[in-house]
Amino acid sequence: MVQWTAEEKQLITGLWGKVNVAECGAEALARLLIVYPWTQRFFASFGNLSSPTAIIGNPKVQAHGKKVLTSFGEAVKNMDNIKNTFSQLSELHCDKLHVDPENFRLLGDILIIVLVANHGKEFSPSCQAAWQEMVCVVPHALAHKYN
Ligand code: HEG
Repeated sequence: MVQWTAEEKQLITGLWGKVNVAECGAEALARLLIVYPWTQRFFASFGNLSSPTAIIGNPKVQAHGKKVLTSFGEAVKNMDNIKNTFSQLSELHCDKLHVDPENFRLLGDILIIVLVANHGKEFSPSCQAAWQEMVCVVPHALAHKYN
């Protein structure tokens, strides 16, 4: 378990307060599906994913991206208890959705890129360092129930 310093907590929650969750969530999921096209197989029910333009404009991708990043926000609100916070979601992704946990890490890397793109000025190197840890801890918690 990570012991966050007061400064790291401040850096993470400070940036999070400025993030537009709907926009950044939609962008992060769209980028995941475009950059790592094999991730599209989990979203066969989402309709047209045939091109980057289709993916970016797909309302189901947008809505699900918002849902995922909103859920990510639960980690920000529960930084000292991330594993428990995600235990049910870990079971869901493992038992029902069969998502390979490697994909959580890929989404974390993409999220960093989206944060740089949208919040470059506020996303100082120390802020990135804290977030980089966050996008490691969340996938770890989501993968916890896998066996
Ligand atoms: Mg997952 C559903 C969170 C990564 C594939 N994901 C969900 C739901 C949440 C969530 C909150 C809705 C659960 C419910 O309906 O009860 N997902 C979540 C987080 C992260 C993540 C926090 C990573 C940080 N998900 C992720 C990745 C994939 C994936 C990387 C696949 C590449 N999620 C997935 C699928 C569903 C969810 C296929 C069901 C979508 C649906 O059919 O509605």
